Amino acid sequence: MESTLSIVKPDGVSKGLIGEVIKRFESAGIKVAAVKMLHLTKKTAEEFYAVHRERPFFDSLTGFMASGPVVVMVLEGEEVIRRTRDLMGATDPKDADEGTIRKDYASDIEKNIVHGSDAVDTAREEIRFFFSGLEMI
Ligand code: FUP
Repeated sequence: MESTLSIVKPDGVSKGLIGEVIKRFESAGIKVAAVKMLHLTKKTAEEFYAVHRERPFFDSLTGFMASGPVVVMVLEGEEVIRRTRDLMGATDPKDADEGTIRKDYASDIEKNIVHGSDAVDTAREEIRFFFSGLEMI
């Protein structure tokens, strides 16, 4: 059993896609182990995306992530990291496969609806960033 962190980003929340994103994960047999809504500060968004600090899109990305509420959740299942990312589609919706969340709903590479951890170690760090053990089933 594996865990991952997913975020419905501000564009996903403002487009009314919280339920749709969770439905896509649950329909694939993925379990929601924790979920909450937050409005990140710019500073918290910068901490979360610290790995991208030197990239040219960092300021815009973190500004966007702090522009409205997000829904953060812990997902569980076999190979849930890969399966979640398959359901999300490529980072840039132009490259995303048909039927993926980003292909169907994302407007561009920044406003791409949803986040999912990319590896076991980053998933562990990202889950700890948002949730205490007490908040997880
Ligand atoms: P992903 O793992 O698909 O979320 O993609 P990355 O970790 O490569 O990028 C993290 C976030 O940075 C993306 F969700 C969107 C943003 N980004 C940009 O805004 N511009 C880029 O050129 C690349 C990524």
